[in-house]
Amino acid sequence: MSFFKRLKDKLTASSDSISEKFKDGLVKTRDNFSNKINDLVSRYRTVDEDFFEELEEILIQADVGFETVMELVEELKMEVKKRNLKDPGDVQSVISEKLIEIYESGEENLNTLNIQEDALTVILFVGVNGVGKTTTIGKLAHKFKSEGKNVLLAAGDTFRAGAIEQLEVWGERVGVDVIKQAEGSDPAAVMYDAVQAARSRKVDILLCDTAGRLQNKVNLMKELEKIKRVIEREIPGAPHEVLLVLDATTGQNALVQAKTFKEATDVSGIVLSKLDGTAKGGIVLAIRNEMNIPVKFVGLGEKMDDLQVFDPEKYVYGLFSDAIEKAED
Ligand SMILES: Nc1nc2c(ncn2[C@@H]2O[C@H](COP(=O)(O)OP(=O)(O)OP(=O)(O)O)[C@@H](O)[C@H]2O)c(=O)[nH]1
Ligand SMILES: [Mg+2]
Repeated sequence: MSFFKRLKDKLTASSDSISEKFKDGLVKTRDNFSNKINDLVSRYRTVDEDFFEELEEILIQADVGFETVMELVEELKMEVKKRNLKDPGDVQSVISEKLIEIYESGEENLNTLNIQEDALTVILFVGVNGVGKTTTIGKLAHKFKSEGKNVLLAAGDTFRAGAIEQLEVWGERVGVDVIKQAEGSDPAAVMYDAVQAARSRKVDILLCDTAGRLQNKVNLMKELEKIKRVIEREIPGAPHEVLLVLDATTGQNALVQAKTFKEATDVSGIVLSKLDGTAKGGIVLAIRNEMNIPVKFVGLGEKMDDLQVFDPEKYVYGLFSDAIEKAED
């Protein structure tokens, strides 16, 4: 049975609407990347060197990342040889299979969060300005709240005008409280307050917003370190997650940001926002493979329920949904 057919059966059996969210959110990438692959497959009669060269080009255009593309194509060549595949049409399914394999590379539970049972979990959000930190916090607050958790937000962006109000709007929308101080105050002090409040109110999850821009980058990194130290001092082992938010529409620049933040704070996972806004959704693979940091969530739109746990199988379904839906034994 082909990989596409197995994936189809699996996703149909679980009949979840989340696969559909990935399908809708990846429409731009599907139009760009997957249609080019369809076209490639229909133009070639045999799988030869030229075929692989064109495939490499398509993958690089989709921001899959140079190293990842080389690795993927190497594996594909071996697989094609091993299975003695001649028809380019059969290769499409193998590409998807390899995409998932490379993403998971033997590790399990890549997308789970380090949530404390019966204790406070602190999650810190970092990332440059405009990537979607505050929006992601709002969406995640909604998600946790609908799971019955007691959630609190900390307004740690005291630098940008309007940032505190923006978080408060999300707080009202979702129905959770926000701990804040005046604009311009020390964000580490806000975090201190927020941790105390979270403790006395028996909060389950504290989500901490931070600034994306200060006077300069060095200041920003120093401030993040200080925020982290204060949280750590108050709660040993916290923050339990440091989530770096990256904007998928910035392409390879997202990788540069990931390197900078990884050096300054121990980033434990990535939220890739605005995946719906790019035709180059291959960036998920580049981040995972070249930074070795798992993508825990993806943003597939601006609405409250548009944040999804990243799942490589659903992602591949989003990329190749047309072929997968048509797959037969
Ligand atoms: N289409 C789409 N838009 C998104 C997504 N996530 C965030 N946005 C939009 O991106 C813009 C910036 O989001 P913010 O949450 O304000 O970004 P931020 O990182 O907090 O920015 P600063 O506070 O300036 O550092 C907003 O207009 C959001 O609606 C997403 O997954 N998809
Ligand atoms: Mg913000």
